[in-house]
This record gives sequence, C-alpha cells and structure tokens, in this order.
Amino acid sequence: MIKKPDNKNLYVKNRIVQGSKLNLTFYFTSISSLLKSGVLKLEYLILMKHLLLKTFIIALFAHTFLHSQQHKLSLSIFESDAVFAESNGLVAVEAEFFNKQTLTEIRQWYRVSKNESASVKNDEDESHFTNASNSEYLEILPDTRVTHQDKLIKGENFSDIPGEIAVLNYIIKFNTPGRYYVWVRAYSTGSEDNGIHVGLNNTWPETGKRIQWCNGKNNWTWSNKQRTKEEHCGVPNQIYLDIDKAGLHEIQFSMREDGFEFDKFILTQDTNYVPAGKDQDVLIIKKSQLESKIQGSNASYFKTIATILPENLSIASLEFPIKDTNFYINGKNWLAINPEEHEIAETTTTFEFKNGKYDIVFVGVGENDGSSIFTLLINGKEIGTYAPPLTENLFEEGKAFNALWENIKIKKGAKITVKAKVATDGNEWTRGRWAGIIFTPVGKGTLIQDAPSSFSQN
Ligand SMILES: [Ca+2]
Ligand SMILES: [Ca+2]
Ligand SMILES: [Ca+2]
Ligand SMILES: [Ca+2]
Repeated sequence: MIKKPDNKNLYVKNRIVQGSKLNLTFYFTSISSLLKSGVLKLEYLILMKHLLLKTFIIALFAHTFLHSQQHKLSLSIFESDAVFAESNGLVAVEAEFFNKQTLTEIRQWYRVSKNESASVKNDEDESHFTNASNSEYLEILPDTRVTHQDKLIKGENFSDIPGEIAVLNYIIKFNTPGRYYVWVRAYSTGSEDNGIHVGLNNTWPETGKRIQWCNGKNNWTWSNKQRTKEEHCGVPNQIYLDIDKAGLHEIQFSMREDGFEFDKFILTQDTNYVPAGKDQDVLIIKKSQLESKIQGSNASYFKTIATILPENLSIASLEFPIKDTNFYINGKNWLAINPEEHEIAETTTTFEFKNGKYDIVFVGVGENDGSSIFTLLINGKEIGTYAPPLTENLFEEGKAFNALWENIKIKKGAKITVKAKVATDGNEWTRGRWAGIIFTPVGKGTLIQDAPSSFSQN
C-alpha cells in the first residue's frame, strides 16, 4: 500500500549522516585525549572497546531506524487506485491521505499519529493526534519560526508565494461544477504556525491565498478566512475555488508558515456551511471505477454503486435463487414477477460476509405503471418495506428508487429475504423488478447512492 516517493527525503538524510559523523568524531577524540593524559590505561580501553562498539552500533541502528521511519512519515499512504469523491456539493478529505508531496527540499509534511511522529528538529510543540479526525494529521517541519521574535526567512520558514514550498496534492472527483468554499481544520499553538495556501490544478488563484487562524488556539479549529492587509485575522467566505467542469481535479496546499498542523479539509458549495468537530466522513472511490465510466461503459446503476467503495459488499438479485420463488430473470440485471402468473414472490439467500453493522441500500427499479412493493427481512425479521415512486421512463434504476436502512447488525450466515409485490395504475401492472442489495459501512449509505441512473434491462 505504501508507494515509492517521487522525491528523496534529502533534508532528513543529511541530518542523519551528519549526526553519525559527529558521534564517531566525539568517541575518537575523547579516547585519544584520555590516553595522552594518562587518565586512561590501555587495559581499560580493551574493556571499554566492547562497550563503545556496542554504543556505536546502537547509535547507528537508531539513526538508520529513524531515517526509514521519518522517510515513511513523509510518504503517501493512500492507495494508488483511489480518489476522493464530491457528493451533493460537498467533499471531505483527510490531510494525511495526500496523493503526493513535491518541493520538499526546504520543508516537508510529516504524518503524526498515536504511535508515530518524526523527530525532525526544530519542533517545539507536542503531538496533537488526540481529537484529530482519523487520529492523524500532518505537520510541516522543521519549525524554525515559533514566535514573532524568531527571524523570518522568506522562502524558508515563511512563504507568501503559494506553490513555492512543500506542495500537497489530493485528487478529487467532482460531479457538480461550481464554486467551492474551502474549510481547513488546523491546530495552532502560536502566531507563526497559522497560515496555509490552497490551489487547484497547479494554479494558485488569489482566493486560495493566506487561509488564516486567529481564534481557537490550542484546539483543532476550522477556518475559511483569508488574511488581508486590513484584516490580519481574516475575512470569512473569501477562500474558495471554482471548479469549471465535472471530472477529476487536483486540489493542492502549500506552506505559508512552518510548524502548521493540518488535519482535514472540506470543500462545500454551501456558503452557510460551517463544519463542526471532525465533521463529515470522507468518501473514497476507486479510480478504475471512474475509468470504466469515462470509457463509456454502460454498467448499470446497481453495479456502479456496488463497487464505488472498496469496502462495499453486495448481493445482486441474480445471485438469489429463483426456483419456486415466483421470480424470473428479466434482462441481465433484474429479478421480476410476471403479473399474469403471480402477484407476489419471495426469495432467500445466505449472508456470507463477516459479522458487522452496515448501511443497507436496496436497489429497486422504478416503473411507469405503478409502484411495486418490496420488503427486506433478515432471519425472518422485517427490516423495512418501501415502494419506489413512478418513473417517466419505462423503468429506471437510480437513487430515487432505492431504500436505505441504516446501522443494521448482520451476522455471517444470516438469511436475507426479499419479498416483492406487483402494483397497477389501473391499466398496466408492474413487475416488481429489483437489482440487488448493497451492504456499506455505517455512515456511507447516503454517500454511495449518487451515480447516474440507468434505464436498461441489460
Ligand atoms: Ca509538533
Ligand atoms: Ca512557524
Ligand atoms: Ca506545530
Ligand atoms: Ca486527519
């Protein structure tokens, strides 16, 4: 899962090599001066040799370990086949899930979690993983300007030029073009660790410069204020990006002040939206899924959302038994009832996935001659009943025709039963068509349903 870096962690590497040389020089000068002065006799030295060698090996080992550890903390841990997805005009992203970082020679972003933090000097404040979203965040180090008295060095511990130092990249799939307000969750302990820039597709618009925090010191705090000449604490609603068309876009952040701690960001089209606490869950989808869509694959709505999250589990209607159920196979994706023969049908299969709590999305098919009725049961207990609304087309699979049951406990081996009943508009009968059931992690049920409708039996 860990990817190779596209840049070398030169800063850390140099520090460590210098550190080892210093230690070695110290040992030898100490020994020779002690021998010369007569304080140290040769026989003692033989005894000490083992001790020194041991210490040296430990020191070297520690440096090597730190090197690989720090190196790791500056690499992307995000799966290469995943992107964040916007849904209903909002997208939430964990800062630590960056896709890559570039321009890292002078300053670099390091992940901080409960068990890991980089030992890069200078870094005066402690870890703030408690109460960080996903219990992880990024800090840009070293932090050489901690107070206003520390020397400001442009292009080193401060940058008013966005895109100049330590650029983080995030790939986001937008469905809805338009203006997005950028909210960032950060932890500031002073006056010189509270600024960052945001950009889009390697451009750095004026409305992404100088996101600023004044209030909420020593706490994880959301801001979308822009620092201006007149208002050093920032003007609200002035940080935004304009997404010109749907599709993949790269959102980027770069350093303004070193020591900045970055937990999460949210892009929202709602001017009145104010994130609270850790706020929204992130929505991650597979890139391969997008590629198949881009290439014009005509995957059904059910197939699209069933695979949109790597964690999704699903049972298609066609995986249920049909013998003696009154269902028949309709096209390539649906079970249905022939209303000339039956009014109701029922089928049961076994839940073969692991025990857990799930959001259940039942993908029914809307029809234009009535609302069929569907009931879902687990081990004979009714979870819910619903009737998809009428369609304009002959039939339609899509968000409007689903049922969602949230936070349902299911054990491996449970019996999953679907009952369907045909309906009529007085002239024609529906066929109780349905596509399948998706079991998604709790909290993701509403998110996964946004995908284009499909209208075909095939
Ligand atoms: Ca720190
Ligand atoms: Ca600083
Ligand atoms: Ca800090
Ligand atoms: Ca985080």
